[in-house]
Amino acid sequence: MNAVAPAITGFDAKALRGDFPALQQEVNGQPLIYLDNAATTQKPQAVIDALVNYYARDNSNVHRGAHALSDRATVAFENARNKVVQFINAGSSKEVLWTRGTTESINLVASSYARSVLKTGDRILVSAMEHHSNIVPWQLVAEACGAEVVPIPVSDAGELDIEAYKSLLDERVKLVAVGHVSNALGTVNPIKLIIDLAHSAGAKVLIDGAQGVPHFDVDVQALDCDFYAFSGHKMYGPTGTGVLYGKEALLEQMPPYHGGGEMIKTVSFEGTTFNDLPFKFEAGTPNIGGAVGLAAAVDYLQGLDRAALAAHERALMQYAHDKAAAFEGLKRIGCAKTIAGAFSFLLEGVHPADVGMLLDQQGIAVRTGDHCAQPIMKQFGIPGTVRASFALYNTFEDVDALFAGLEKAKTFLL
Ligand code: 7TS
Repeated sequence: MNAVAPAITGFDAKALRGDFPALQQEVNGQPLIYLDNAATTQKPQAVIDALVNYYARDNSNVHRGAHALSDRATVAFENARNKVVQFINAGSSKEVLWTRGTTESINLVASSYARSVLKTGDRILVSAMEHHSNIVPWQLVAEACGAEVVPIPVSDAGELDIEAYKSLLDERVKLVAVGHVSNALGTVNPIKLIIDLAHSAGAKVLIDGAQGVPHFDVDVQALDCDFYAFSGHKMYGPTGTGVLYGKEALLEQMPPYHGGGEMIKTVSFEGTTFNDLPFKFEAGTPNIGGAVGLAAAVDYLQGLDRAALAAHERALMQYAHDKAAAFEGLKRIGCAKTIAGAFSFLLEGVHPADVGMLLDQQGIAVRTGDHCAQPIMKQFGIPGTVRASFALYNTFEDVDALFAGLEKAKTFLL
């Protein structure tokens, strides 16, 4: 039976494509079908304009100049922070730190929080499906502290094993670090349950929200997570921007991460005192233009009906899965009950890189490889997958094009 695209989703993805200049091009003589959104999304004109306007009019350094441009840059930078505070419902601007992205946000928590609390024999739990950036920073700090990074098992369907997680949660566990959504499998983890269970065992929790924020409304206070990390560039904002949310009481207690200008109150050779939150963690000149661009991305997202957007993305995913079920030789990798963003698969007998190349020749951009998630690939006994990942501007026609492209690829490869 052929999969049929739902006629109406209440969300006009086709119209929104017009907001994204990069989508209006041909690649290899074909209209670009961009399905690599988990790696990075395209940027709407509103974000590009915000960057151009900032650099054309307001560019200056923040928090230090006694002149008009510096005042404007400072106001724009701090307004951008406040926009993020409201976007994730943080308690105040003290709890929102600018970083270069999820990777840096996690490294900050590992180097500052974990390094200062972990003792020999302590444990950090991470799920077996994590991105390397939610594994390696913990390994580095664990090695330095004599602590241990322990994986939470993941089932063959790609779901976190909650019973195994419960049994791992003993007094040795000081920190749990889990992705909101897996970039390799698309699994949406039950993070509220994970957080509550960790707290009842006395552990703190970091959520890697790199693939969560682009798809879901996130309320850090309702979640009660201790830390939430995400990247601007995966949610229609500029590269080199990111956020670490942390509970104020924890951030207060944590030592600085980087030393330099801006993060100090006074410096002397007798002893240096540190700035208040959030500046204690923001040494050096920040990515001011990037923060302004990220605020424009938040505005853009908040200008949409996010419930309708989520329903649209769910319908796209369902449509892709229905088509996949009818496609001979296609094996889905990751079959969790709740999936968002990433649709990972293999074509029987074909290396994923070859599929990616043949799709690219047809103007279809996907990602192939291990998706920086080697442990889960090893568990599944595969070198990697082909991954199509969806964003707000993707349409049912894009999914049709993907499957038509795969049919063509098959004729070349098999
Ligand atoms: N965590 C997850 C779940 C991710 O998907 C990524 C990037 C990161 C952390 C790191 O984010 P960064 O912005 O600091 O690089 N994921 C991918 C991907 O799936 N393809 O390219 C990058």
